[in-house]
Amino acid sequence: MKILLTGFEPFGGEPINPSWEAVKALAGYRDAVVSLMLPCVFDKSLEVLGDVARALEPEIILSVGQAGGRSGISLEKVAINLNDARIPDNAGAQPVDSAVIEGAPNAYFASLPVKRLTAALKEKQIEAQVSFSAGTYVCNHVFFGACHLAQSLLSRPSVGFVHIPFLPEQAERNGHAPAMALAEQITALKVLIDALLAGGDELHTSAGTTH
Ligand code: PCA
Repeated sequence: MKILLTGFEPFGGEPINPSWEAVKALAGYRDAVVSLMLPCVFDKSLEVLGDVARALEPEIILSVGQAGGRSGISLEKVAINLNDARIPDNAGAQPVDSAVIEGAPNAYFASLPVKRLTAALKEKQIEAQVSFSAGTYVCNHVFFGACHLAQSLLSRPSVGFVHIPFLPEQAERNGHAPAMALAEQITALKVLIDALLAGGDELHTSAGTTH
């Protein structure tokens, strides 16, 4: 089993992005995880993801991003075909009301079992919820692009996206937003990987496109 696990470089003036810190720590986990850092840049992030995914042909693509202000782990259910950036990306682009991929469906659902994964986290006393919006910035862009890309890969990977909160030091700088320690974020990703490896049979049962 090959799992492509992605995190993002820092953005928005932050010196650190917990998604990459946690994803980096899982490299080689259970002999399955390949960790990849994506640029926080529209289009370029999908080029990097596409190149690595085509070379690796993973069974699972799980992307992780920072959601400052949210508490707990969010298992994203819906990716939408819309870029609408509140702040410029790391290359200075700020697309508004544009498609992630022209001609693609309006939305995809995660093909990973988000409810089962949320339950697995809660069982370990980690705060978690299903989320129905990954936003309209680079995280949703990557989630949507990964769902679309999955259809052209031979391995037909299941795709999911997880948003994680600020680290405590970031939260302090950002108006005392909710935070989660890096050790707990790493544990959360391990719980998700363990749950996915334990339930390989049902990976493809909840796939779907919305129109
Ligand atoms: N979070 C941003 C993009 C990169 C990241 O870690 C987002 O939620 O769109």
